[in-house]
Amino acid sequence: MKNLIILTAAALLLMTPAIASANLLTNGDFEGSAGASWVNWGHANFTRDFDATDNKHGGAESYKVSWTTSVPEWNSAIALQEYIPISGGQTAYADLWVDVTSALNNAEAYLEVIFYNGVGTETGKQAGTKFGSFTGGWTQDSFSYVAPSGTTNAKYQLVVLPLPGGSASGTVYFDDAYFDTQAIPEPTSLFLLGSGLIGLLGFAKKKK
Ligand SMILES: [Ca+2]
Ligand SMILES: [Ca+2]
Repeated sequence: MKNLIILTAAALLLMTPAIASANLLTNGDFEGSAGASWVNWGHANFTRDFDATDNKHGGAESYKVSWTTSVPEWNSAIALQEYIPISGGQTAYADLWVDVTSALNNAEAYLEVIFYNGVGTETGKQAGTKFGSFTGGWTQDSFSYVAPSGTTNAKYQLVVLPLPGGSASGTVYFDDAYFDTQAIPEPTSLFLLGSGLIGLLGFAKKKK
């Protein structure tokens, strides 16, 4: 039994680097109450549902944006934002799941992270894939970006941007938004860690 405890402790210590990776977004899974922690702005023609249950990637809820009527002028984007402290030189890992279920006519949806210094001047930015047509189901989009020198915080935002020249319509879902200074843990490495732990437990049992 003593061996088992020691081996379990050792295995947990080995797992620590994976556990240390944490989502810095407060409500990235949208399971919280409507809009909690996110700042949202944009044209009233967009219908925003922070508690969509009809289509989600994880959990019970997602964030849904849809619009069908005469559209806002091209520059009236809708965006949902969270601000996160991050220092220059740190690598930002951004991840998001997107499902375009009704093609975004004349519009695009994407993840964008904008970096700022202490006085609010932009130091850099990085956008993910620009989604416009059907994704054919939930699609993962991720990127990493080294925060430029002087950066003190980042704005993680989900953007739906109507393009110039005509009316736009569509429906898009977002879920499992992620931002951290460490990469999102790979399911395979978690699996290997899990199997390693089970193996160690089996070994300890055998020894007894
Ligand atoms: Ca969710
Ligand atoms: Ca919600």
